[in-house]
Amino acid sequence: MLSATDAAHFPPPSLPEIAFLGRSNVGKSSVINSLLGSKMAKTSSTPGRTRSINFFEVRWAGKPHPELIFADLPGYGYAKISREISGQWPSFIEPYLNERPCLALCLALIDISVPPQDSDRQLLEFLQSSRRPFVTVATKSDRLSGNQLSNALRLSAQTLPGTTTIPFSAKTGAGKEQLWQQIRMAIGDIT
Ligand SMILES: Nc1nc2c(ncn2[C@@H]2O[C@H](COP(=O)(O)OP(=O)(O)OP(=O)(O)O)[C@@H](O)[C@H]2O)c(=O)[nH]1
Ligand SMILES: [Mg+2]
Repeated sequence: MLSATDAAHFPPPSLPEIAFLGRSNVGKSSVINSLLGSKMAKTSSTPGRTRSINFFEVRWAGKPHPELIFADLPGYGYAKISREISGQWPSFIEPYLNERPCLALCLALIDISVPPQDSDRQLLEFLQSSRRPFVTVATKSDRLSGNQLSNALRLSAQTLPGTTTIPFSAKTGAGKEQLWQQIRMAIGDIT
């Protein structure tokens, strides 16, 4: 794992990269751990735990070299993203999203167990305007019943139209295969 707070310390852009974005506490580190089946990314009930970009090399089982990189980005807090982007949201994130050449896919995490947040919509608008391919991951789906989840997903689709949304639970593993499929598609590995 490599931790960096400025572009000079990012790993060389030689592998395709998947960025995990979302508010503090939305479950970014938990999704990474769930996908990797390990506890590599630090999770915490205290929002704001991840303060730098943490890069994780991902190897397929039985293969000697890493094939892609997961980038765990700092959460942007509960305040409005517009303020966060210009203020507290670390200044290296926007350049990272705009300039990182190997960024294959952005995963925009939203907590589906709470009502849609302005800051989530602003993140998605930011990603749309940055023209980066992205997929929305609706985290903590285990906190809702089947009916509640369908309603919440419908509501989120209205608020954030035109985006692919994958319901996900780091607790139960729901959505894991679907998310891996999106990641493999994004890096051109659809075997
Ligand atoms: N029930 C449930 N809880 C979850 C899930 N994913 C994360 N959590 C909990 O949500 C809290 C925050 O999770 P993290 O993965 O640390 O969130 P983060 O987005 O990395 O947070 P920061 O690093 O602070 O930005 C922890 O208490 C997790 O246990 C989930 O799928 N279901
Ligand atoms: Mg984290």
